[in-house]
Amino acid sequence: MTIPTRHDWTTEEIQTLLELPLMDLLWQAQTVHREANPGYRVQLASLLSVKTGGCEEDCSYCSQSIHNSSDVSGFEAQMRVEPVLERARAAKEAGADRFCMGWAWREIRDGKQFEAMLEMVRGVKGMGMEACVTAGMLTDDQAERLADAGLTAYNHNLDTSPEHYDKIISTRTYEDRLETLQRVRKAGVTLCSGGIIGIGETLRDRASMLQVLASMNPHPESVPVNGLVAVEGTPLEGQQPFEPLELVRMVATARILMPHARVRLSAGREQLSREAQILCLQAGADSIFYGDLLLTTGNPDVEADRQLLADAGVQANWQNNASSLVNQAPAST
Ligand code: SAM
Ligand code: DTB
Ligand code: SF4
Repeated sequence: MTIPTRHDWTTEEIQTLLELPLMDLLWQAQTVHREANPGYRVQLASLLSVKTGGCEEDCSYCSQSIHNSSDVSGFEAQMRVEPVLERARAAKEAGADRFCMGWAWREIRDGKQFEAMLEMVRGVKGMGMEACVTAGMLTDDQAERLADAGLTAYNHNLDTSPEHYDKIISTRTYEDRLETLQRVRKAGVTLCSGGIIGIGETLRDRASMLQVLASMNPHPESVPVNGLVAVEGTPLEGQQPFEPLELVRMVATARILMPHARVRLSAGREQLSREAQILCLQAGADSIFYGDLLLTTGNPDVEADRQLLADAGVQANWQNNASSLVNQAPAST
């Protein structure tokens, strides 16, 4: 069977998938995933916040917005090139094959800091890893310069549906977001774009966001699925925790809609049991963030993740170059 790639999914069809009995949804997702990724290979991506806090946007989930009162004073506000590359080297040694760098900016500005960003991208690529940047809006020229530096992917999430968007962010529009993605695509850099669950959205909103992603042609190469990390000091701090099986449903549906995208099980893993994470891998997630920190919040530690992957019997992409995962014994006896 060859999996058909469609760009004409309707929101109704997608909502129907999200609402399927879980076993039926998992069966469909697995059928697609087994064909698209027969080895169940999982990419390990490490994240680093290069520029932390002080962002002018008012994203209501984010610890780094000046509109919120979260404490990010423990982080270095702006890292320099060499320490960033040292962290990239360490991530590679630990087994990551993608290094993602974040800047808490509304948009990229030209100047010293942008030149440093380009140097970081060249450095990460020079180590043989994929390089990803997330830094807000950008111009065509900046996108081209990032492409010339060798950038693999630019992360810019839709976060939620067009309908729910203005309840979450008021300082930029959905249209701004889509335009940035088009600029990135035009420059020949791959797209990393996804969203968050647990931010007060309805099932319809989830379907609607997935519809926007699935109607892109080509599909984004990478689709992060985040569960809200309710950070103190943000308007969403008191939000009801997301239901783990809802995250499984999002992953499974994203896999069915975008068979060849990397579906990234992103923020929120600390709130998931090992079993729920394994269900996500089974449902079609083929990447995790690897390393003890996301940007400003925690992530499962490296040893726990190695054990998780070994217990799930999935292979990390880099496995051919490293031995530690291959030799890891299952946790249970
Ligand atoms: N400033 C850039 C931007 O917004 O595109 C890049 C950094 S931003 C932190 C990257 C993405 O992380 C957001 O779009 C959002 O989807 C996700 N994110 C941020 N804070 C989160 C949280 N508390 N819980 C879950 N996901 C979060
Ligand atoms: C994405 O979708 N999730 C990552 C990455 N892209 C940049 C970021 C998650 C951030 C979680 C909250 C924090 O650590 O501050
Ligand atoms: Fe946070 Fe990015 Fe929004 Fe700034 S633009 S507040 S860094 S999510």
